[in-house]
Amino acid sequence: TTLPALPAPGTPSGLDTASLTGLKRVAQYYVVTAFLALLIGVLIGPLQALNYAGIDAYPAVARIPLLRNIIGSYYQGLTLHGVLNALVFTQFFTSGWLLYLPLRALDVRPSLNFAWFTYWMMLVGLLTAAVPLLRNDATVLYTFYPPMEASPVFYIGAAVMVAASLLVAGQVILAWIGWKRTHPGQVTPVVAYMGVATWLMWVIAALGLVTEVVGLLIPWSLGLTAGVDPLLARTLFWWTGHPIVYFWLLPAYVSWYAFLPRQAGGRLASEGLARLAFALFLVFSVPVGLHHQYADPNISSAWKTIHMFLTFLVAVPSLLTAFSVAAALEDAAHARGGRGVLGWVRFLNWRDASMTGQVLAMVSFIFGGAGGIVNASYAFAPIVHNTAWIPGHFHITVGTATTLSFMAITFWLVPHLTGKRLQSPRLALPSVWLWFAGMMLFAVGMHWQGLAGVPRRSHLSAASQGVYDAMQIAVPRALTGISGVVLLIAALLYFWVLLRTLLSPRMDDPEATAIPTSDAISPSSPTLAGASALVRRTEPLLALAGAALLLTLLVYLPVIGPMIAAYQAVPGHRLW
Ligand code: HAS
Ligand code: HEM
Ligand code: CU
Repeated sequence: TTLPALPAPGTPSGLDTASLTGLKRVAQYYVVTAFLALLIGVLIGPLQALNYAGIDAYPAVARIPLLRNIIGSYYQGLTLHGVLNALVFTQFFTSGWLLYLPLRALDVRPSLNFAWFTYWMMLVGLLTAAVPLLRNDATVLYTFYPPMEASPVFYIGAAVMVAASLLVAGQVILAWIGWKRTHPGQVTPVVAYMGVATWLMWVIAALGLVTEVVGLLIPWSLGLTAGVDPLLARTLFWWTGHPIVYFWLLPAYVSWYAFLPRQAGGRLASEGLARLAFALFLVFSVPVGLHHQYADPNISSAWKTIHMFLTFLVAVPSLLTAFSVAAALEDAAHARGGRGVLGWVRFLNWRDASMTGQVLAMVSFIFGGAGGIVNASYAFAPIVHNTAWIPGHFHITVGTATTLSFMAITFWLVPHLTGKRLQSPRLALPSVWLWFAGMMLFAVGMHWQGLAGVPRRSHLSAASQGVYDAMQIAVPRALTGISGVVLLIAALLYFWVLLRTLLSPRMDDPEATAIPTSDAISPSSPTLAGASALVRRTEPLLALAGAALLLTLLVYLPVIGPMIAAYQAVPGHRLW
């Protein structure tokens, strides 16, 4: 049998009403699926937080028949939590968000059949991977390091999901290339620029994971090969695993640059700087993965050091973003009468839950980013690696900078996509404040425990408590436990608002809630001829992607080559 031919990805012929409505519907499906995954993933989190408070909730969970099957052990729950939150939620949200926005900004009519095809393919991938996850046949945590071995069905489902995201990338990138052909001499609109740069980055980033899963893990789990090389697999994993964090972050940056200033009552500071930040992410996101492998043997410290310096370099566009977005917020507060070095902060539109959630997400990222620089430092890494410090770090990056931003975005995006009005708006504001407060408590508790030497990924509430009592960490343990309760309340409030909104009747024309596109203090000329040198040099995204690929190969081939030459086939293990 032959597979049906894929529909063509789209034509640059302008979005008419019917295709706009259709596009909104696809985006809505992606976003709602994302938040369903988050709902399940987040409900498991408090159990883990209690674990880090020394309270073992799992014997009680095991008494509830339905839960016994899906959270059969600490590690099955932790796998579901990591996969659903970090991998599924983010990928589905971004596939809707960064499909819709660039096509809309370019005014390109997409093939809706193709868009639906990728949605259903991603969903099939997810449901396929869910079967072994729920049957305890894939309790390998969200990083699935071999020699821990899962059912092949898990790896196949994950591969289908990632492949679907690459098709979304392809649809957006091809639409942009088509737009460039029909708009010679024009500068890509900034929102489309950011979207296309993110997708190009993801395509290069995904090469490592695709090679690992298709080349090593699937044949191995099917029994076609006797074993797998754990070091090579980890290295390919982190080729993708680091830049995937920017695939989670950049969709939030799109909003911080393009929409948040308007929501705050101000303007984007500089279009050119926004483009520069995304161009730098495109080039420098991928060639840094060894900062997750400082402790791995058989990789020379020279290469680890090179990846460390490149990591410091990829922090630069985030620092650019910090100053650029702070300037935009200050501009907004000034327009509202705010004055003073920091006094302006009070004048932001703190009644608006969408703005507030995103600003709080940004505040959390100041600490998350600072912690990241510590992790990246070869000399500090041995102190924090594999300790509770690391989950502390990533709950204020992906768990807040990303998640709280996405949550806050839905307060306008869902009404915009559906024509429904935000329900229970008075609960929206406390939901984002509680999420922020809960995650800050969590971060203090977990970073602190990590410094005391408490390991991550450890069912330590079931372990003998003597050693933990001797550490004198009662305060951070209590903070972590309390944070789990605060976060549970925050999540329940947020999902109440979201579900009520989704289930309410359609009231308006969806365009009644407009996309809050910001003007810029320094806009860019729409034509390349009139644009600044910065805009002209950052415009050729395909050339930048080529440079990114080249740099990545340059810093990875000398690391991977010797591993292939000395391939160690290790048989699989099942631990839980
Ligand atoms: Fe990370 C581990 C280094 C960023 C996520 N990271 C992780 C893991 C995850 C993760 C999930 O070098 C765990 C993986 C695992 O399971 O093993 N990380 C970094 C560095 C950065 C960084 C250098 N991480 C992120 C982001 C993530 C994320 C973003 C998700 C979204 N990370 C590491 C390292 C490890 C690691 C090591 C391995 C650790 C180990 O030993 O295992 C940088 O990209 C950070 C740069 C960020 C900044 C901050 C800029 C601030 C901004 C906000 C400004 C705020 C304003 C508000 C303007 C420099 C943009 C003003 C408001 C007012 C009201 C005034
Ligand atoms: C791991 C709690 C929300 C992503 C953990 C751990 C705790 C925790 C205590 C560490 C477990 C361990 O190392 O043994 C919570 C709570 C949440 C929450 C209380 C909110 C109710 C989130 C969100 C995300 C996220 C929103 C991402 C979008 C992760 C990931 C892991 C993790 C990727 C690592 C799993 C692993 O090590 O394999 N969570 N979390 N969490 N969490 Fe969360
Ligand atoms: Cu990293």
